[in-house]
Amino acid sequence: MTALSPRTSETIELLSHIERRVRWLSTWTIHHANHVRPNLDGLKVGGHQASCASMTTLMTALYMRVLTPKDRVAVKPHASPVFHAIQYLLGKQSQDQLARFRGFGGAQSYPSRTKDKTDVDFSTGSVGLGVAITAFASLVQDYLRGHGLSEANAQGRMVALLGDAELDEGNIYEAVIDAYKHDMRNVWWIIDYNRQSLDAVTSDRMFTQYDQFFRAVGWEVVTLKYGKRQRAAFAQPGGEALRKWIDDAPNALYAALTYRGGAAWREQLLADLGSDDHARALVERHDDDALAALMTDLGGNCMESVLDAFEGVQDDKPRLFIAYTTKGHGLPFQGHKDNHAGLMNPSQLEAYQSALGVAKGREWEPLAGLSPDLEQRVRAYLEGVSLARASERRPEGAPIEVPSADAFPVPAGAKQSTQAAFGKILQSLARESSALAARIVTMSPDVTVSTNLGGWVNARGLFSREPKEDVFKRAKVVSPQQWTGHPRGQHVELGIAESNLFLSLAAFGLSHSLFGERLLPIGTLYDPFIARGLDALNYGCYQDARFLLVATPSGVTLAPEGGAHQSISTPLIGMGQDKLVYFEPAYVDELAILVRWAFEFMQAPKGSSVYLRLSTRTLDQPTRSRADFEDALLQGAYWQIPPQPGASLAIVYIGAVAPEALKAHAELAEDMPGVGVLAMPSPDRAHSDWLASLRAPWLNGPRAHQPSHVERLLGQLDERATLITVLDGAPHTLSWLGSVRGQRVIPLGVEHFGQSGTIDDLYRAHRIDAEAILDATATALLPRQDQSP
Ligand SMILES: Cc1ncc(C[n+]2csc(CCOP(=O)(O)OP(=O)(O)O)c2C)c(N)n1
Ligand SMILES: [Mg+2]
Repeated sequence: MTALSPRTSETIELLSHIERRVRWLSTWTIHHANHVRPNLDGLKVGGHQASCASMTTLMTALYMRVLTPKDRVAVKPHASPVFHAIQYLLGKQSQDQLARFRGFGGAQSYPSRTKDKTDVDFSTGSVGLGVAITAFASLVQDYLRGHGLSEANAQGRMVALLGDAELDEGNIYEAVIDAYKHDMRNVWWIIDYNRQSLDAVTSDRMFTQYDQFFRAVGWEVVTLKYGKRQRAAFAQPGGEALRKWIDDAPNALYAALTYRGGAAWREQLLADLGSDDHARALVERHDDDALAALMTDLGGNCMESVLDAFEGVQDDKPRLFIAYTTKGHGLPFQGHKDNHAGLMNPSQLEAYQSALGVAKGREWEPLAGLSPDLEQRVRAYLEGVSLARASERRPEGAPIEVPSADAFPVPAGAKQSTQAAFGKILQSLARESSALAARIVTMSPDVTVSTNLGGWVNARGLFSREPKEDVFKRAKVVSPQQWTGHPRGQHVELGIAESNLFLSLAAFGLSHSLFGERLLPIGTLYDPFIARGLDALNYGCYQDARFLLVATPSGVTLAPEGGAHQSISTPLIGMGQDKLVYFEPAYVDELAILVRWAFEFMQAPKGSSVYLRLSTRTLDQPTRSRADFEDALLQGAYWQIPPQPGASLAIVYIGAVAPEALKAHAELAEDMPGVGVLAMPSPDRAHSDWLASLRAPWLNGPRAHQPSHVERLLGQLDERATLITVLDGAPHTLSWLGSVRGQRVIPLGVEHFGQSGTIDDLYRAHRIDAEAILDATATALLPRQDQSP
C-alpha cells in the first residue's frame, strides 16, 4: 500500500456521499434489470439489493481510498452490482454494461474475470472459493519474490470480501490450514457480518466463534462491531446498559427490530432497560429516526470506523475483519429475514430515489442528486483515487520458450508405466537450465512421492519462505527423498485437501495475468480425488487459469491398490470440463510429446489447461518414429494398426487397456484380416473437433464443412463397420463415435467400482479384457436386426 493522503473530515464527508451513490447505482442497476428493461422470456432476472447494501460502506472505503493497483480483490458474488457501480464511478465501466446487468454480454451476475468487460481480479460465484483463492494468490506473490521475479515493494494485498454464511464452506478452513503451514502474508478477509444468509438468520451459537478459529491459526482479528454514533452513546450515562443489551440481543431479534424501525426499537428497549433511569433517559433523548439510526450504526456501516480499521494496519500479517453490518442497510427491507433475493417494488424505489434527489430520467448519471459544489468536489476526489488512475492491471507476462523435443527424451525402458515415465520426464527437465525448467512449479496434496514427483523435488527443492533443512539427511537417515526447503524451491507441498490443490493451481496458473510473470504449474493427485476438488477445478478453469493436471493412478488398473481409489467417471469430467483438455496416453513416447505440447498449449492465447490421466500399469513399449503418429496423437486419435480399406471392424481403445486391444486383435487376425486398432489418447480433442466440424456449416455456410479428424479416420472403414470401444473408465466416453459416420458402437468400460484385485481379475470382472472384446466381436458379426440384407 502506498502512503495515503491525510484523512480529513472532508474525506469522510465525500466518501459518505460516494457510498450513497454506490448504493443507489447498485440498487438501480438491479431494479432496472428487473422492472424497467423489457423481460422477453418472463423469467426472473434477480439480483441481491440487500446483500449489496450491507457492503457498500466497506467496498467504498476500500476501492475509493484504501486499495492500490497492486492489491487484488475477490468480491462476494452477489455484491457484483456494487463492484460494477464502483468501477462505473471510477470511469472503468460503461452505462451500457450496467444497463445490461445479467443480460447477454452485459455486466455479469457474479464478477467474472473472463466474461466481464472490466477489471475483475478474481471471479466468484460458488461461495467460499473466491475467499480461499486469495490465500493462494498471496502464496504466488511470495513465490515470485523468493524466485527473484518481483521486488519486495511489489507485494499487494490479496483481499476477499465475503458473506458471513460463506464461512460455512469447509474449503475456507482447508485453505486457512495450508495458509498457516506456508506462513502466508498479505491476506485480508473482510466479513460482511450481516448475520443473515439466503434462507435465515445466522445461529447465535456462531456469534462469537469465528475470531477464535482464525486466531488459532495465526490471524489477527479485527472486529468492527459498533459505529461511531454507538460508541458515543456508550460513553453517556446509561450507555453501558445499552451496550450490554446490544451484545446480548439475539440475531433474529436485532434483525426484526431493524426492519420495524424506531418505534419498535423504543418499545423493546424501554421494556428491557426502562428500570435503569440513565438508560431510559438515553433512549428518550432520541426521536424514532435518531433511535433507529443509532441502533443500526454498526461498525461495518460506519465509514469512519471502517477507515480506522483498514488504515490502522501496518504489517503484512493475515487479517480477518469481522464487520458488523445490516443486510439491506438503508433500504426498506433492511433486517427482514426474507430479504436475500428481495427486490424493492417500483413505489419503494421511487421513494428512495426522491429521498436521494435523483431526478427521473437521470438515474444513470454518476453523480445525480448532488449540489453543484458537492458534485465538483466528489468528481475531483474520484479523479484522484489510486485505482482510477491505474492503467494496466491485466498484464500477460512474457511467454516462456518451450525447448525442442530433445529436451523431452522418451524415457528408456522396454516396459514402463506412464506414471513412472512422467516422473522421469520431469527429472530430465530438472537437470536442464532452461527458462522452462525455471518456471515450472509443481504441487501436490501429500501425494508427491506416490505420484513419482520425488526426483523432481530432490533436484529443485521445496518452496519455503524461510530455508528449511532436511533434518533426516543431516541425521544420516537414508532416504530416496532429500527435500530441502528454500525460497527458490519449485515444489509446493500441500496438505491432503484436494480443493487446495485446485485453488493453488488456479492461483499459480493466473500468475501471468495477476502479477505479470508466467509460471507453469503442474499438480499431481490420484485420479479419483479429482472429484473431491471438482468445484475448485471448475473454478480455476472458469478463470482461464493455465495449469497441467496429472492424475494418477487411475481407473481400476491400480488393481491391488484399488478398491475405493478406483475412478470411473473422470474421462467424462475430462471431456465435459470447459477450458481443460484431457489426454490419456498409453505409451511413454506419447507422454513425452504431450508434456512438451502441454507447456505450449498452456501459454497459447486460445489454449487451456491440460489434464493427463496416467496409470501405474507397465506396458510393453512400441519402437516407432514420433513423426508417424505425433500430429494425429495431438488431434486425439491414430491408427495403431491401420485397417484394410473398407474393413468391417475396428477396436478403439484408450490408455492402459492397449494390451487387451492388441491381444484381441492378434486373435482375430487369422479369421478376420484387416481389423484396425484405433488408439484414442484424447477422446476430448477428437470429440470437440468433430462437433466443431458439424457446426462450421451452420455458422459459416455449407462450404465451411471440413471432415473432422476422427471422421477421416473412421472413413477408412466400411460405412456399416462395428467399432468395439474399450477403456478403463466410463463406457460412454466413446459411445459418441457411432454418430460420427453412423457406424455401430459396442462400448466396453467400467460401470461399478470398489473391488480390489489383480489387473486380470478386474479386467475380467468389468469385461474390459481381450475375451470381452472378442465376445463383442462375435455380437458384431451377428446379422443386425435393424438392417435388411
Ligand atoms: C457453493 C454455493 N452454494 C450455494 C450458493 C447460493 N448462495 C448464494 S448467496 C448464499 C447465501 C449467502 O449468505 P451470506 O454469505 O451471509 O451473504 P449475504 O448475507 O451477504 O448475502 C447462498 C446460499 C452459492 N452461490 N454457492
Ligand atoms: Mg450474510
